[in-house]
Amino acid sequence: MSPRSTPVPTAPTIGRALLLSLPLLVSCTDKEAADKAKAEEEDAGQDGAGGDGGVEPDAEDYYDIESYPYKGWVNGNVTVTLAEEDMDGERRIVTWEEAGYTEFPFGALFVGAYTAPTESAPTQLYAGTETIDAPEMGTSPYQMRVGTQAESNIIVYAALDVLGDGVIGSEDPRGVFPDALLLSDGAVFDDVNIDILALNQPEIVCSDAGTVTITGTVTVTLNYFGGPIGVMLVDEAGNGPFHVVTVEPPTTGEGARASYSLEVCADYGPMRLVAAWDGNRNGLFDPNDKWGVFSTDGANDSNPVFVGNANMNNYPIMIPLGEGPGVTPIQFARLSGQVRMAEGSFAELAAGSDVHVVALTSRPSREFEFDSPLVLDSQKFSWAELSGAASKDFSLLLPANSFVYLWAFADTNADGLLNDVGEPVGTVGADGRVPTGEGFGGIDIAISNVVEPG
Ligand SMILES: [Ca+2]
Ligand SMILES: [Ca+2]
Ligand SMILES: [Ca+2]
Repeated sequence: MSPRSTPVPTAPTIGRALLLSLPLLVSCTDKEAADKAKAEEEDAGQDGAGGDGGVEPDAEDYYDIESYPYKGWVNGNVTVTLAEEDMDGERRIVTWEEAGYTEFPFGALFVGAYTAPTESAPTQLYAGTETIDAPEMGTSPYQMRVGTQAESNIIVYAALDVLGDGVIGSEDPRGVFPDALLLSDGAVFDDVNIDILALNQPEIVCSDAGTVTITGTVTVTLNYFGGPIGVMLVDEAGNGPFHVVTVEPPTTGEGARASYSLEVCADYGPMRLVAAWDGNRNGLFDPNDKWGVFSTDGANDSNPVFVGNANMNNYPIMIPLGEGPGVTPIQFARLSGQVRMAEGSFAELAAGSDVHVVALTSRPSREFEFDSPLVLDSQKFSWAELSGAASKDFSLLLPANSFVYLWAFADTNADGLLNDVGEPVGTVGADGRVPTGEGFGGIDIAISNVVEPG
């Protein structure tokens, strides 16, 4: 069954339509389009909300990478690998052919760049975005313009819009390029390749209780220069979205207002009503966009809403408002610590061994290749690095607020195949499952030399 055949109201083709009609990040073209739309809409113009005094003039600059002093390019490939999950939650890689696909069954690929948080600048800042609108089964290339206000390390990641709802949401799988890139002006980074492990996910189908409709207006109080606005329903933890509807108000050069009507399943109970404006014009609602929330007074978050079995009218939404993205944002966490032998030094290992510290998406139960898509990030220590060392420090870059399986493997035959029969391993706790949270250090992994004699 194709995930595209979802019967609920979603917006699977926003990306396609937008990318065909609008060049990304070319502000003069946006302005021309804005002027044209403004002229056309002049008489209709009661939709503008700019007179409310809430207009921030810098929204356009925020998204205009060309106005940033440090600019460069990031080029590479995003590779999507399919996996299945069995009853025990164990993941197995399947080929596209095995899964019965003849064309890419998911939505667009999103590539984004943030500045790496530092002690003096702890906030991750937008540094660029690119959309791969029609990905290949397997590997798809991208070229992304990136920019920052100062020379900074940037982190590049990709996410797959699995259900094709046009929103990079909490359930969309992601991959992170493990190395930060130091962006000096004019820098070009090639081979910034990212792996994404995609599980087939069930579509959202409303039960027999049917659907209800939520209506209201969504207001943008920033300088609105066009682009779709998505109104969506997420759960109280920011998971989702479960339903999305897209509106596009006329461009006034100031704020904007549009009516929306969102059909959702009945009887969810308490949920959050949020919205995003695709201000970076990449055809997806992503964490870099401007987000807002349901607000009865235009100043405070009035969520949660209670979704029962009756239609819900007059639910106003303000953009921007609320604390960051309305869906759980994609952020990064660093896990660091040391790897050592449980007894003795690395000299206990067979000469020529490599040691890999690996964060996996699932518990390893058989051998796997060190660069398998099951590996989220890893660090390799060669025999030369291990010799004479009592321990080695590792640091892995991972998606925040998720779980990984953190293990160390001694590749004693140095064939790149980890967890071979008889090869020593170490882990954290019983099975290595650790929450990434916001990242932490001080992790101690001891490798047991369990190589059987003879
Ligand atoms: Ca999505
Ligand atoms: Ca966007
Ligand atoms: Ca091996």
